[in-house]
Amino acid sequence: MGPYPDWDQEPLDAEFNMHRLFEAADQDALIRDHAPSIRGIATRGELGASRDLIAALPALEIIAVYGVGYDAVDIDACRERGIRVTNTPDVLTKDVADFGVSMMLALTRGIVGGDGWVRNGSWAEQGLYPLQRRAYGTRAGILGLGRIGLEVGRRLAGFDMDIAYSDITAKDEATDWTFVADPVELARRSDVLFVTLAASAKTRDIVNRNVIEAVGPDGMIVNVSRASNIDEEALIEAIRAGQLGSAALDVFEGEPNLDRRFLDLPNVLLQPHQASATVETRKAMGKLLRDNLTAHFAGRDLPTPAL
Ligand code: 8YV
Repeated sequence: MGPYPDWDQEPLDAEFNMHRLFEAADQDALIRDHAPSIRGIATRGELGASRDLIAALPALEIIAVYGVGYDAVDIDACRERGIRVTNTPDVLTKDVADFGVSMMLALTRGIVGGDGWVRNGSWAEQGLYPLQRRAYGTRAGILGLGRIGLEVGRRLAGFDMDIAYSDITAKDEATDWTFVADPVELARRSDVLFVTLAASAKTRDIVNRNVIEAVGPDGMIVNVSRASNIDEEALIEAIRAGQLGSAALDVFEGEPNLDRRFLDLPNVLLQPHQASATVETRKAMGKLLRDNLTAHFAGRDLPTPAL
């Protein structure tokens, strides 16, 4: 469905008869011509597989996702046909957590703006860079305490932050942190709200206008999950109106063609969906994707089934 690094594409080509949809001039023709023989889809988190694509492939048995989030795969369509779905959990958790915390630090301390201040000569011409805010010791809220949320919290504990979280239930692993069931309540007590929950139809816009306004004019939202978890329109409006202080975002509706209004907002840190994008993690994700496909076609148990 999309490109992989050579270190994944080469072993995939060696083991399977791969058709590259993303390189086809006429994608519909490629699907039509090969539909009867296509037994697997290798996709990426943001690309998934639609109901239409699944319906066009009568021999489809498995969809392997290069990513932990499989919200872009039509799970109902897979269930109806007994199609297996795999993802790549665990191997990316710590890199994603590092990235979320890095975004928080970068935005709080003005690191990107400071770099520009040095490069464009402002330091010498205008003097010192404006004072920024402190990160350590502030209050963090983690919305979704799964694998990634837990690692974010562990890192924030190192910055002496007061940590609270929301999830369906309180978690045993988080006894030192405060459980707050209601996302609005969590937002109200947070200087920084981390959005780390797995996206699904049920979580769409869970960070709604009320949550955003509860984070408030001095608060920050950090999103390393999926854009669908936040009401993006409300987010842009709140930042423009000064009702939300700032936001650090790695994911966008319609990415990579994000809403251009983001580009004019100085208090937003924009990243190109790269929280898991380290060589080490991407190699591990690629291996896990291949291991799942190999196991399936060898009739073995799937290493990391999502469905
Ligand atoms: C990847 C992701 O960037 O794991 C996920 O859910 O979104 C990211 O790790 C993506 O899946 C790569 O295509």
